[in-house]
Amino acid sequence: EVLPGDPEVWKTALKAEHVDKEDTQAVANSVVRHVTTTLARQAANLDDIAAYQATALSVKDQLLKRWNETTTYHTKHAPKRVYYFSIEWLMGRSLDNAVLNLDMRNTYETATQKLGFNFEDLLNEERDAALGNGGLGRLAACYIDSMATLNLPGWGYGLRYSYGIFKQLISNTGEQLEAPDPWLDRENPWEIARIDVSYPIRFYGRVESIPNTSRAIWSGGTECLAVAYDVPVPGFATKNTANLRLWASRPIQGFDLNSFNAGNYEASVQSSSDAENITRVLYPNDNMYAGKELRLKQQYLWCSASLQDILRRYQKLDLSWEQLPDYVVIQMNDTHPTISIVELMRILIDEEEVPYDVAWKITTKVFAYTNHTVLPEALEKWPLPLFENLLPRHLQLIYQINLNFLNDVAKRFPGDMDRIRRMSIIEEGTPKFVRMAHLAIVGSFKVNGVAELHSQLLQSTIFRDFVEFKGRDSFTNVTNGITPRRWLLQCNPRLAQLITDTLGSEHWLVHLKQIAQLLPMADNAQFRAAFREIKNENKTRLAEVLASELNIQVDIDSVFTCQIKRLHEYKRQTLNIFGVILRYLQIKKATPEERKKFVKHTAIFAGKAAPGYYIAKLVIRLIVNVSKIVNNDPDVGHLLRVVFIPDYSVSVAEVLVPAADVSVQISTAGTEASGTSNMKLGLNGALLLGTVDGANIEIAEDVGEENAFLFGHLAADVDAVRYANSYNPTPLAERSPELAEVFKAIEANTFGDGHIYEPLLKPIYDNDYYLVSNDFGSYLAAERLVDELWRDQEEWTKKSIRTAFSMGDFTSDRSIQDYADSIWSIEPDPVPEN
Ligand code: F55
Repeated sequence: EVLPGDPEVWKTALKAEHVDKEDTQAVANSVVRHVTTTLARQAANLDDIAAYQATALSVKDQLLKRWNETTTYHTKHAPKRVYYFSIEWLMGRSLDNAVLNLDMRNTYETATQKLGFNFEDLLNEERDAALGNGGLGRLAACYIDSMATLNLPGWGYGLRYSYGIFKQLISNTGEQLEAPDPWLDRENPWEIARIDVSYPIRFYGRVESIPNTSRAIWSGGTECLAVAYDVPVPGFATKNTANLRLWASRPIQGFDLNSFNAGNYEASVQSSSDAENITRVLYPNDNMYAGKELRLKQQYLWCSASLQDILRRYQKLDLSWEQLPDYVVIQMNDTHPTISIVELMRILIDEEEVPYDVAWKITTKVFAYTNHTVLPEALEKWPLPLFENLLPRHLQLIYQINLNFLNDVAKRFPGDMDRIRRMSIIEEGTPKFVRMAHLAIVGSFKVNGVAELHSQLLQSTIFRDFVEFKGRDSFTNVTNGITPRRWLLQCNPRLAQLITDTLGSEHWLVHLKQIAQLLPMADNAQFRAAFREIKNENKTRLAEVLASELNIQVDIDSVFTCQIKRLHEYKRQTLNIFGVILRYLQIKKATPEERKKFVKHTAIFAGKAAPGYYIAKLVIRLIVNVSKIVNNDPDVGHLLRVVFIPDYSVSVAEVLVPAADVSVQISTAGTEASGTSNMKLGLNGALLLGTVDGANIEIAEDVGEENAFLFGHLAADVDAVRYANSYNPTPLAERSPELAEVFKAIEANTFGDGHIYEPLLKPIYDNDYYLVSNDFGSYLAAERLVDELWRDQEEWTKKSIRTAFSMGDFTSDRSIQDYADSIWSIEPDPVPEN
C-alpha cells in the first residue's frame, strides 16, 4: 500500500492509534480523549451520560478501523455481495454487543471502572435504536450480525428515521398512550454521516416517451436528497465488519429563494421541511398495511438511493450490465422494497439505455423476496391513482411488466381468464390497486417463507398460482433464526459461562449445534442445580426491576409465563388473559385449604399495539385492569400476579427473556409465519406452551414433544371451524363453558366497567375468527400440565435444559448460511489477519 507524504510519519501515527485488546490504559486514553475533545467535558463534571458517550465513541473508533479494513479489502477483491433491503432495523443497544464481539468487554469494564464509572450503569444510558415494529425488524438486525460473523460480504440498507417506534405509556385507566421516541436527541455515537454520499430522488412529475424505443424521460415534480448514514456492525470474533447504510431525506436546497425574495417566508421553507418529513418517523403498524402516500415516498427514497449506491459501486468494476447478477444479489425483507425491481428497470432502460428485454433478464436475476405473512390485511397494495401520481414512470413500467407476464401466463394456460385475473399485478376495481406481492414474485428468482409450515401454506394458498406458473424450484423455505451473541451471551452471561465452562470452549457461539453435546447434562443433578440457580438469579433481577419500576412484588418461586410480542388478535393475548381470569375466579372460589394446592403463577405480558388498532389496545386495557384487581386482592396472596410491562423494547427483552419459565406462543394455527421470541425464550430455557404454528412446530420437533406443551386446533382444521363459527354458531357456553364464565365476570364489572370490553368480546361470541373459544379448553388442559410439571422441579429443570440445548438450529447463523447457499450463492470472504 502506498502512503502519501512521509510514510514513516504515517506508520508511527497509525501505530500510536493501535489499541491492544487487553490494554486497559490505552482504552482509558481513548475514552478520555473523547471526553476532553469530542465532548469538550472535564473529568470533574462527568456524568454517566457523557461517560457512556465517550466510551461508545471509543468503541466506534475500534469498529471503524475494522470497517475500513473490510471495505478496503472487499473493494479490491470485489466478491459477489448480498444487499439486505429492510425498511426496519430493530438494532436495540450497541455498546455491550460491540465490546463482546470485539472480545474487549473486560478491558472496557476495567478501564471505565478505573475512570470511576460502573460499566453496567453506562450500558443503561444507551437509548435503543428502535427503527422497527417487531419480528421483521429484529430479524434484519440478527441477520446482519450473522452476515458479519460468517464473514459474508454483505450490507444492509434501510432508513434513518428521526423517530423510531413510539414510546408506550400506560394511563391510569390502563390505556396505551403514545409518545415520540427522540432517540437522536443525544446524538448517535454509532453512526457516521456521509454527507458526501447522497443521491437525488424525484417524486411526481411527467413522463415523455422517446419514440421507437422503450425509453422515457421522467422530469418535473419535486426532488429531494437521500443522505447516507453508516452504522458499522461487528462480527463476533472476526475482523469482518458489515455496514448498515441508512438514508435520511434532506432538501436539495435549504429554502426556496424565489419565494424568499418575494417575501413569502413560509412558502420558502415549506418544500425543505416537506423533504425532511419523509424520513421523520417509522410507521407503527405491524402485519397491517396502511396505504399512506408518505409511506410510499419512504419506500421509494430508500430503494432508489440504495440502488443508485449499489450501481455506482458496480460501475467502478467496469463490467457489462449483463454481469450484474454475478456481483449483486438483493434480498427483499417483505414486499416493502418491491419498487426497487421497477427502479432498477428504470435506471437500466432510461438512463443506461439497456434494451428492455435485457434489463428484465438482469433484474430478475438480482432480486429474491422473503414473505412474512399470509394475513390478507397485511398484503401491500397501492391505490393506482396515488401510485400513478407519485411515480408515473414506474407505473408505466409495471404495466409493461404485467403485460409481458400475463401474456406468458396466457400461453401456459390458454383461455384461463380467471387465472389471469387472479395473478395480475393490477387488481381490477374502483379504484384499481397495484399488488406488490405479485410484482415481487414476478421480479424475483426466489421466494421464501420463514418457517416450514408458513412456506407450505404460501405455496398451497396465496401463491399457489405462482407456484404452478414458475415451478416449485422458485419457492423455498428458510426458517428464521436469532443471534446467540445477543440472545444468550449478552442477555444471559451466566448461562453462557456455564456452557463455555462445561464444553471447554466458546466455539458454540458460532457453531450453536454444539450445545446439543450438553443434552446429557439434563440427567446430572449438580448441573441441574447450577442451571436452576442461574434461572433464579435472572428471575430475581427481573423481580427487582418490577418492584422498583412498577411497584409490583412477584414471588420468584412462582412460574414466570412470558408473552412478549406485538399485540394482535391473531397472536391471542386474549387466550392468555382469559386463562388468568379463570385462574383468579377459581382461587376466589377455593377454600383456604384448597388454595394451598394452586401452583403460583406470574403472568408477564409486554408489547405495543398499533396506535389505530382499537381491539389490540382494548386487550392491553383488560390486562392492566385485571392486574390491578388481581395483584391487590388479599385472597390471592402470592398465588397469582399479572404484570404488563410498558414500553417493550429490545433492551427490555434482554431482561425478560432469561427470566422466563414458560414461553407463551399461542397464535391461531396458520397465522404466525414463524415467531422469533419462541426461539429467544427457548434458548434461555423457557418451556414452550404453544400452538402447532410457525416455528413452534420445528422447535417442538427438535426439543421433543414430551418437553413442550402443544395444544389447539391444527392449521388444516381452522377453516372448517371458522366456517362453523360464523355460519352455524353454537352459543359460547357450548363452545367453552369456562370462557362463558370468564366473559360473565368481565361483564359483571369485576375488572372495572364491563361494557367497555364489548368490542373485544362480541366478535368472539358472534363468529370467533381466531378460534379463541374453540381453543380455550385445550389451552386450559395444557396449563394444567404446566402446573403438574412445575410441582416437580427436578423434572422441570430437565425439560428446561433439554429445551435450551436443543435450540442449535435456530441460530441466525444457520438461517444466513441457508440463504447464502441456496439463494444468494455467495461465499465467506474473511479479511486476512495481518
Ligand atoms: C410491518 C409493517 C408492515 Cl406494512 C407489515 C408487516 C410488518 C411487520 O412488522 N411484520 C412482522 O414483524 N412480521 C413477523 O416477521 C417475523 C420475522 O419473519 C415472523 O417471525 C413473524 O411471524 C411475523 O409476524
